[in-house]
Amino acid sequence: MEKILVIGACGQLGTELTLKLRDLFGTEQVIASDLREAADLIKDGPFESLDVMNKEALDQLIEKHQITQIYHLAAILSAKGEQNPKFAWDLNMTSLLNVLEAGRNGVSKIYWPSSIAVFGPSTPKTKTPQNTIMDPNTVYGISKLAGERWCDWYYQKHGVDVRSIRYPGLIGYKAQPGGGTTDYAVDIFWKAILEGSYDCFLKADSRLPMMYMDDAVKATIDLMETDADKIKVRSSYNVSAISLSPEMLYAEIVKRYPDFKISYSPDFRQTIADSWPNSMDDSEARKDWGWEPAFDLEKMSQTMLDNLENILVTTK
Ligand code: NAD
Ligand code: AKB
Repeated sequence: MEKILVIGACGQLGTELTLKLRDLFGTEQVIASDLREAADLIKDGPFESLDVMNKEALDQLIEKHQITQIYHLAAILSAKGEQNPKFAWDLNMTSLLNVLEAGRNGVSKIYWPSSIAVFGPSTPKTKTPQNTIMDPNTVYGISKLAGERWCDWYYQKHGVDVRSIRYPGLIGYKAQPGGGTTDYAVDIFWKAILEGSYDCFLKADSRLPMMYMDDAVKATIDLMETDADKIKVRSSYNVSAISLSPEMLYAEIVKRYPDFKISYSPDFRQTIADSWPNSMDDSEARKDWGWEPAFDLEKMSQTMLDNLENILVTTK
């Protein structure tokens, strides 16, 4: 029987991943943990306060619950990372090493997410290949690239079964994003419904890879449930779903909200966005573990609006 620990469970991804894991494995089998208090959506299952930087506390928790799998999601994202680089490096690296050591000491499977932020200005921008030039110029991207190398090293040297995906920007309605460059693609939906206007911190035509949260959660669990011998990439897999810019997203929202207005005030996050790819080649993930997205731009946008309207308007 699997016993799963989710670290960073109250974040944008962790909230939704914890809910899905509990559906699949049973509520009591999935221990949510975070520095913050338990988020409302995951309160009805087991929750532990954990600072993953504290290796002793992590090891005690693993022992207490006889943990067999860890999903390690705690991190500082790209925009916040540039504002506090030393802290971002410390958290992103030390936490991963603590978790990988737990893999060396007996936890049988580990998931750790990477990001499109591992790529940089010299990387080919369109259909970015799995293996290519990687020259990230954010602390977040540098930490994710170093993390990928650590995952591969722990697999090669110690046989740790660690798996990873390079997520694009994730778009979901259940939890707020946590300080990234792609956060606008969630914020815009809230503003369209609540305020009728949005001032975007990226340029109109700034195109980036994105993915609806259900696809991201499905990709994650599919990768974790694949037989180990099928997994050929032990650094991190490219995955791809939607490639979109603020003006493309605006065009979708305005179909339902014809009076919705957008303005553009690019800030420091524009430089980060400019250094990232605009679309990804995910053929390795498709070949090795059958990855295929279900949400395109239109379906994602309509689903976001339907669900947020339900939360923000119907229940008001
Ligand atoms: P988030 O910022 O929303 O959530 C991170 C969670 O980690 C927060 O709840 C935070 O309280 C918790 N945390 C921070 N420090 C901690 C500590 N010391 N101990 C325990 N918990 C701690 O982030 P997210 O968007 O949910 O991202 C989750 C993971 O996915 C990250 O590794 C991120 O790099 C990766 N990722 C996310 C996206 C995206 O668009 N959301 C894209 C690419 C990769
Ligand atoms: C960010 O913008 O920092 C994240 C990511 C793409 O890793 N959403």
